[in-house]
Amino acid sequence: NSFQPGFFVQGDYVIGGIFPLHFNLKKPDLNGTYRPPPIDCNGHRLYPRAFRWAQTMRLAVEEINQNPVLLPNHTLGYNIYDSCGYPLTGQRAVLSMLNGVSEENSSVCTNASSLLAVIGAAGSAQSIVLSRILQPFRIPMISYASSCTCLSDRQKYPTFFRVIPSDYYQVKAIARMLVHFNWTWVGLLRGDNDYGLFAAKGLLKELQETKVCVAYQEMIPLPYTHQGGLRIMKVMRSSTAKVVVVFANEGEMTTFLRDYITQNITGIQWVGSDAFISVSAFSEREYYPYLGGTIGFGIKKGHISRLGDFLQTVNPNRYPDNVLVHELWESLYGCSPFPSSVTQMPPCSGQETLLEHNSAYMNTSSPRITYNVYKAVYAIAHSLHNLLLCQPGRGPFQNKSCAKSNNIHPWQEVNFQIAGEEVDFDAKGDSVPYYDIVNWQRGSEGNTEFIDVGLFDGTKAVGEELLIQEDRIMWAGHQSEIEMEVPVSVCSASCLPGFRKAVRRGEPICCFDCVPCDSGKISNQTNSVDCTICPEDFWSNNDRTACISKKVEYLTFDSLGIALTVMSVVGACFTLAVCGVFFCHRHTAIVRVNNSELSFFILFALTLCFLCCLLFIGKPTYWSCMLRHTAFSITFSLCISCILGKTLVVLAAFTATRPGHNIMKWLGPNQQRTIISSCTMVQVVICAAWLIDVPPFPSRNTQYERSKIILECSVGSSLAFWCVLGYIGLQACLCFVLAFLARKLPGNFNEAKFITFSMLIFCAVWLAFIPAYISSPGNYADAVESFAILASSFGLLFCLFASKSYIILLKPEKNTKQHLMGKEKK
Ligand code: TCR
Repeated sequence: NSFQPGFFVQGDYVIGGIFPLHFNLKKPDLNGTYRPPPIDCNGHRLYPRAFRWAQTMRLAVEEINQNPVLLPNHTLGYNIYDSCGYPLTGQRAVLSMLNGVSEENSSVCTNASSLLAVIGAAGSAQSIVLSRILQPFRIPMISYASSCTCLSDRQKYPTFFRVIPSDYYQVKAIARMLVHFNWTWVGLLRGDNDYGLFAAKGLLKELQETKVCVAYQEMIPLPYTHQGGLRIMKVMRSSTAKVVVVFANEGEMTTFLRDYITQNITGIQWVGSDAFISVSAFSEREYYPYLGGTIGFGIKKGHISRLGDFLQTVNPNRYPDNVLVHELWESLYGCSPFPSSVTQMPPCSGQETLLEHNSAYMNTSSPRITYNVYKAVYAIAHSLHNLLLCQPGRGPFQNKSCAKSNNIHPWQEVNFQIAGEEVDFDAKGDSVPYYDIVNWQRGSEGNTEFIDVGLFDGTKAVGEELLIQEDRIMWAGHQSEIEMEVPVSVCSASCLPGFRKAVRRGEPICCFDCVPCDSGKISNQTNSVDCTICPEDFWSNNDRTACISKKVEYLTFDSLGIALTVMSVVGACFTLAVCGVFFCHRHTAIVRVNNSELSFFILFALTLCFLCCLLFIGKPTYWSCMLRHTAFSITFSLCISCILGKTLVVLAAFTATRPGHNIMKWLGPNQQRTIISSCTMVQVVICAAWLIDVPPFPSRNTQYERSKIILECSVGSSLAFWCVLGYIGLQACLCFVLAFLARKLPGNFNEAKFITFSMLIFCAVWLAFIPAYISSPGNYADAVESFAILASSFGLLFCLFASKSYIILLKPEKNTKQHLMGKEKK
């Protein structure tokens, strides 16, 4: 009972075949207190798919034996064993094979030395063990499904070859696909074997260079336990990763999915490796709601023209002694062709025909692994053929020798063609990477159809390997339509432009918060890692998505500018009007009494003062900057000098009334003009020095508000600026003191008190100006200065001329010398 049933046919050269004809062994409980029972493959359901592979091997051998060109004078035999999909049982199978024990009939000893090569095994874990056993005997092994990267190690596995590409490429392809669909947060599910281990490791490594993160990595327990499965499903359900990559084979997935379906988890987008993607058993209707939309990579498929017919020749009546055929019938039809007491199944007629719908066995539409088996047999035959035809001196071995005919091992590289397709192996004994992208779509009967939606060609240049027809893909979670949104599987939704990613401490880089950029910085792409600083003279827009040139600001004709303009023009007009009135009434008493020439000077200066204000409005230029302060300070100096002159005249007039003090002689009109002009000249000299040495210049102020450029006039030298103002202040104070002394003096219509008053206002305005000016931002400083100019000008105009104009215009009867004098006599 310890030998597994198989197939054996004698030949000149015998090829071994190892297939997982049964799988899902229940591991015996080995607790060490009793003798461990043998591990038993029997009693488990036959794996019809592997049975098909075994039949394919038989077909290939038969074809080669019938082929007059390939190996013409030799026959091939085969010896097929069951690995039961498990390393330990695989080991037993290969040892039986080496010992030359036929499975058909254990009394027949086959010639072990004629074992040319072994085809197998399916799982990488098995191949690792078997290849190590075969290695000392120099028996090469060609695997049709072991894809573990670990098997590419020529040091460890020098006699191992395969017709399936290494997972090295498959994980690359999967990583490429995850990146392509922007699935940056994925789960990883793998079987507990070398295949799952190395594939998961490879994928993690591959993903390190991408922006994809692995949310969790789970291993389906072996042997499978319900609790273990539920624990994994809990993780799957609670995770935000909607895409799950699977590296597990049919056996592992079947048990897992049984629980998965009862847990009713939906919305998972499966991404499968070839071991999972090609399992026709999952195309059953019941799986569709859970697995529909699965996408993954299948190895290259081929075409074997005679396969369908050949598979149909298997029949219990034809092989009455072969237990495997009985089991096949049991597993396909649920009946036993030769009922015994062991199997409690109804008897079969034996006439059942194998048709397409027995898909687990008969599915020949797109053979992938099946085709690999076929290829592997041919690879052996071709290399054997080459070796046998070898001419001494042109052989592949040392000194170009040939193999000895009694010690032949198909050892060297082989390239050949099957049905027009080139089959070659690279230096590592691997085959060329090529995968189909398979998508599980809803078929007409509610079942699943495996549709090719693209390919991965590892021989193409980097970046061009993946070709996906996205419009043909049907995604998970949608039941019918073809065109749908790609599922989203991210830890954090991507950051819009204007935001930057901020990683969360202790979490993978795919999980992040989006923080808005600071002002002055922008990010113009989604998922920016950093905000970039805007170049000089540029500033961020409100959304922080673009740099826009900074707003240039200066005192312009906006509401403020217009108000200032209007006020200054009105002021100037007023002054001119007063001037006009005075001129028309220049012969009247009030004008004459009050030193008309000085009055006209003052009015002229005031007009200029008002107009000075206009220099502050508009874009600062080289000239307007120079003019601004100087023009206003000189006109003000002039104005106050005149007033000062007037005060002096008042004082002088008073002293003149006393005998012996004829000061008026010293203060005639000429002297007055001299005083005025010299006082003004001082200011002119200061200004000239200022302009010559460090003239004010237009400047761009970006300090005050970083989002704006303020165009202003830099004073050039603040010392000069404050000197100029100080000089005006000095004049005003002097004027104020003198006027204050003269305010009570009798005499002509006494102007002194008006002058006192005007100087008070003037000084108040300019004292208030200083703090306001210093603390005003940018262009408002100019406005403050203009206001100060306007206010003081209006103050002077009003105080000095209002009452006189009033008398001139409205009370002409009072405009007589008598009246003015009389008033004073009172
Ligand atoms: N490599 C797996 C076994 C395997 C397989 C399959 C088994 C692959 N593809 C298809 C059955 C059907 C890929 C391994 O273990 O290396």
